Amino acid sequence: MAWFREVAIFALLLCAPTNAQPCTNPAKRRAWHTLNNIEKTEYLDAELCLMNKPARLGLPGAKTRFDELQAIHQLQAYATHHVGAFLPFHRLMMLAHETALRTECGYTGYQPYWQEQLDAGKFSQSVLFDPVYGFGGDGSRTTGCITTGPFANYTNSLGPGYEITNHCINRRISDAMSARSSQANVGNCLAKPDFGTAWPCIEDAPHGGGHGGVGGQMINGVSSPGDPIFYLHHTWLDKVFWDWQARDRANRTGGITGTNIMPDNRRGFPPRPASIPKPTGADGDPGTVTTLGHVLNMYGNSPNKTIADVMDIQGEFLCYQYVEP
Ligand SMILES: *[C@@H]1O[C@H](CO)[C@@H](O)[C@H](O)[C@H]1NC(C)=O
Ligand SMILES: *[C@@H]1O[C@H](CO)[C@@H](O)[C@H](O)[C@H]1NC(C)=O
Ligand SMILES: *[C@@H]1O[C@H](CO)[C@@H](O)[C@H](O)[C@H]1NC(C)=O
Ligand SMILES: [Cu+2]
Repeated sequence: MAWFREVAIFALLLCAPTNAQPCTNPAKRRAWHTLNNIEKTEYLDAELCLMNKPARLGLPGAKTRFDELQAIHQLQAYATHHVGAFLPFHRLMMLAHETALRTECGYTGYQPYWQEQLDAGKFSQSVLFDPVYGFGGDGSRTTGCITTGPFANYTNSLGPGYEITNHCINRRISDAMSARSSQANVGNCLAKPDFGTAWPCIEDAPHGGGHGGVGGQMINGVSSPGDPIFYLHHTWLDKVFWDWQARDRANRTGGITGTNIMPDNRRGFPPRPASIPKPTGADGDPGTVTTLGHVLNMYGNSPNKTIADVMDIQGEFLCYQYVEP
């Protein structure tokens, strides 16, 4: 039965776990500014689809799949902002959103990003806010609600902050605050020598530029994913993070640092109600410093991952690239 043994060995070789899956054909994430109107419409339609899919995770207050991704952000705001996990967590959250659009809503593209430098200081004129091929315009000066665009009638079930209330998507565009998304500020962060200085730099000016420049729901550190433009903003920040990492890839995908818990009462973060447990920061870290073993909690939407899993965007788990605009 020699043939049998040979077949068995061959089968064994085929089935042997190959944990080193090389990323040979990375997905291309493109700038919104470079999408054509058909591509923009496909993305906006897929987002509307997610907003119409019923929730399935049982997270408090979330009515739709779109809300559930917002809930994942709301429930652990204190464990994912002003901490070492800030950039890795939002990287995984962008993937969760992209995956939901593709697998649940038939979207065939990849998560686009908002190249904010192009609009810094003049968000009010950005094509992102186009009423037909964009996210709709500014909030009404009386109600704050957006009144144009595909999301004008969406009812957020979560927010503001930790609240669970029905309300519109609101915005208050500030060109002055949007100036913080400038190329000068991005370049300043890209020049930082290590993660311990690059991450707070990215979280401060470029991150604050997008949130403050759009305003309304977006300026709320807890419930900001209620405005779908959040995903374009954070995918851009992920690009900035990667652009920094790629300057010294081996070193900058191989280590992390930071604190585990955001201090109470940070600007932009409403007080955490008693019903939301204060994160212990014990999500895989042995002490009070963020490590590569830190667990990123996806609340059952998709498997939890560690920070190590998401440090390289062309690694064994992630496989995408950013196309320059
Ligand atoms: C929003 O609702 C109004 C009033 O029902 C309707 O006229 C409008 O077309 C709706 N807009 C969208 C984008 O669905
Ligand atoms: C990255 O470089 C710094 C500075 O040389 C060094 O302290 C650190 O250990 C390096 N980290 C990794 C993962 O190589
Ligand atoms: C995901 O991580 C959280 C926080 O560490 C943990 O409580 C939860 O049980 C994990 N979920 C799964 C499915 O492993
Ligand atoms: Cu966030």
